[in-house]
Amino acid sequence: KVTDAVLDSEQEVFSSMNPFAPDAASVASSIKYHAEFTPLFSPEKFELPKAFFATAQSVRDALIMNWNATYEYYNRVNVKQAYYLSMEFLQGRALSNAVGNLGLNSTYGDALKRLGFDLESVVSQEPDPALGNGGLGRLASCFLDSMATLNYPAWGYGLRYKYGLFKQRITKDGQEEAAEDWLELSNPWEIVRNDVSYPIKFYGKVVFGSDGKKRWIGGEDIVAVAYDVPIPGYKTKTTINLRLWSTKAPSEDFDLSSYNSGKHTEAAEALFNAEKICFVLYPGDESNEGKALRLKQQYTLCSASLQDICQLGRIPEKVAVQMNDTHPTLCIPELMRILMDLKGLSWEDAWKITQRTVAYTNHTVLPEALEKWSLELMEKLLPRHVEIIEKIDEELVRTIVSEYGTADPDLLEEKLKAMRILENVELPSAFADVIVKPENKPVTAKDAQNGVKTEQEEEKIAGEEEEEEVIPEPIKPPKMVRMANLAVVGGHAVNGVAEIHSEIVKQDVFNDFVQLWPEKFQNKTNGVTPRRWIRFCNPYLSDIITNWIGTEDWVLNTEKLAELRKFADNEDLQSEWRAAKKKNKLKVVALIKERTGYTVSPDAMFDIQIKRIHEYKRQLLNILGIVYRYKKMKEMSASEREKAYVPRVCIFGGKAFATYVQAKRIVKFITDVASTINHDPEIGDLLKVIFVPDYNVSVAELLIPASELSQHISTAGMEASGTSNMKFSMNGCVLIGTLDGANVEIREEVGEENFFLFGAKADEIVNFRKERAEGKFVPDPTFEGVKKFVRSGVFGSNSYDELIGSLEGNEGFGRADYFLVGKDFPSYIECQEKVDEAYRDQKRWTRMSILNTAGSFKFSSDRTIHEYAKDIWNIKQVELP
Ligand code: NBG
Repeated sequence: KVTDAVLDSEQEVFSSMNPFAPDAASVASSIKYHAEFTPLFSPEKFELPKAFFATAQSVRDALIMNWNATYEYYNRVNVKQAYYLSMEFLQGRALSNAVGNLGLNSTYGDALKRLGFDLESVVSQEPDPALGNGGLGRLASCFLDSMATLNYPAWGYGLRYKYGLFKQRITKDGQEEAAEDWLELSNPWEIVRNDVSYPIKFYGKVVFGSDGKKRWIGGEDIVAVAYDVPIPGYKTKTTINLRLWSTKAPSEDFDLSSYNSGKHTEAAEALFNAEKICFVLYPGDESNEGKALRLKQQYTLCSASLQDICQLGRIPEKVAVQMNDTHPTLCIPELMRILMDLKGLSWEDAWKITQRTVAYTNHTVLPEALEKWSLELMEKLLPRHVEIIEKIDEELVRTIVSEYGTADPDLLEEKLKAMRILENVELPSAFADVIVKPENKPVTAKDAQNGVKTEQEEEKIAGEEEEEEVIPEPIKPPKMVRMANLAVVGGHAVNGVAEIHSEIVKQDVFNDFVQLWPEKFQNKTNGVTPRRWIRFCNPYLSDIITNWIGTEDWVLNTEKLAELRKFADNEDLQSEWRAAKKKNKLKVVALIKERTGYTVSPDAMFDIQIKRIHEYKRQLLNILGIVYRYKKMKEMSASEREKAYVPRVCIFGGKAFATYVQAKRIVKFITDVASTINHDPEIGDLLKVIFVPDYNVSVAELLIPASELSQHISTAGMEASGTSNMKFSMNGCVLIGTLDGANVEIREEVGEENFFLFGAKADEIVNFRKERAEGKFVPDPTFEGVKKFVRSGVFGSNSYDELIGSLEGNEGFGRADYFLVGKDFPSYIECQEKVDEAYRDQKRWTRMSILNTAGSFKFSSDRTIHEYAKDIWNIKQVELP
């Protein structure tokens, strides 16, 4: 057990290494000081919200000291640093994490007790920062924790969204979105740097300066201001920076005379235009205005960060820039612009430096998610960048032509089509006629003599013959800039995020580039921080692990978790293990009651699927499986039911993107099924369905430790990695899943007998889809029965035509079951039966659970970060003196 003695000795470690290693009394006085002198609340009262702010500010003092020491040292020894650019950081609450990383849990607990509060309630006052959406953002935050913990010189760069994504409410109509005003009471962690701001330009035009160099002038000017968030490492003084940009107009843009003449809105227009850039994450982009806004966001992130990086470090020797997905790809033309237009470098030198500096991580193979921007929009908004992109494209065309030659015009055309950065754009003039196909070849003089006509002549004659027919002007496809191609061309490394995904990236998505530059492509299997995702979110389990392994080192060296394997059948460990799970389940019982009003039994199996709602993640498969279970239950007598089924609480959580209609239908369907089943007196505790509203990091920190089965059931080949699968496995939860993303590696590590596998494999999908589209697929009767049951109106008057229709490819409902729910349904059901069987044997189940934790050690983000540092960034660990 982690006794007070252990905690005290932990604290001793910190007193020797931390300038801020206070006792409870001095912490209490620091909290009191902040409560009194940091003017956020009125002086009369000292209640929980104020206690949270004052506590956070007192912790922040320590972080600022460590932050200053960290960068002072990095600057002094002039180290190479990695800069991680991401549109999202899904940070989660900072207070519990910071206090935990500093090893000051018990000190803060005691201090707050003296002031009449308990740490847990104070911690729960903190709103989750709304700076991310899903796995990509949470990965970025896990990476920051690992970089700081491992003493890697690094920074994060992002945007400071005022309202984040949205707050999800669940009503009888399904999901509703509301603005998430997480900064309403201000953010105690951020430090605004009024002296760190950069001009950002949009629109305008490109001219030649008197020195003959290109200049981008005119247009709209805004300012990006730095807000720093200190990121503490675990058991180290190293505290790194997450710098978030906020946008504002230059102060002279406020038009005082218009304002005084009563035109208030016009007077403030420029201010609003600048500030709205950082209002929300992923603003709706169906309108042109929405698209322009998103592009402005991306450019703001790239331009402000690169201007800052150029101030901070020498490029490229001391700088590595990682682009988290394609959103920061404008880094490439922006760095080129800075190096050429502002620093006077030649194209060749600038290109070498840019390539050496940036690298790109791909996080998805969904074609609709590989970003493209309209060339027309980009030309308006970023005219100088478009010139640079055109030149990069031209150089690429040159490389492709020299690689493949002109002998086989079909091949050349195919390569250009797949690889060019510009899509639907004529070839650069220098290459205008490199593709000369036989049918386009001019007719030889001899042919002409023999009366052979050219194709055009033939067409003309045909046209004259059918004169009446009006041939419509062909609609020209829009000219686009393909950001992923730009990222691959401009970066020195491209990585996928799990082995199977990196293979798909190489074999499929970027195959043409792999043939040209095989050395660029890598795999970096994702990871998650064991601090937040076991040590702090699951103290019960952590204590048990520490006790049985005999040291707490596993938090830093997760390989030690493997030592649990030898105790997997030990009855004492097993019963402690189950008791910890039960305690965590009880917390979730309370959460469910509070958030949904439903009462669930802590003795039922907790079966959880939490992630963004997306068709490829197949929440629909899960809920239809539940419907099947319910249908079967209804066909049985009470005693048959009890015998046949293990009681389950099936929990869902996740947000559907506001404009993703089908995903929102899935949410509505889940909640409809829930309300029917949960109110069915015949079913009782045997089956409950819960949709936890407004899923976020804090909710995940409660649900994951409490889960027993978790679902990772995407159509194979579509989930790049998944990271919650890793967190569940670490917390002793058994997974049911397809051979997709990181599931493949998790199954290898924990052992196939400890993973419930079902479904089609990635390399079978194309064929199955083809079969499906050709109408050759014969659905299983169980699946047909379930659909019929849904349509019969059990879950309300809604017939769910669009949802169920999408599984059948009915007219108007899109591609016939593109995600192969029907195909995988029978094997999913069968697999779920095996789950029930295994769960009935609690010894067997607990063993599986222990072996999941024991086998999860590879999935620490510490491992991932070491790999990035060595293979991509070429940075070294630097311990502060
Ligand atoms: C997501 C993938 C996940 C993956 C995370 C982190 C995007 C674009 N991609 O499978 O869907 O785990 O990235 O790599 O959010």
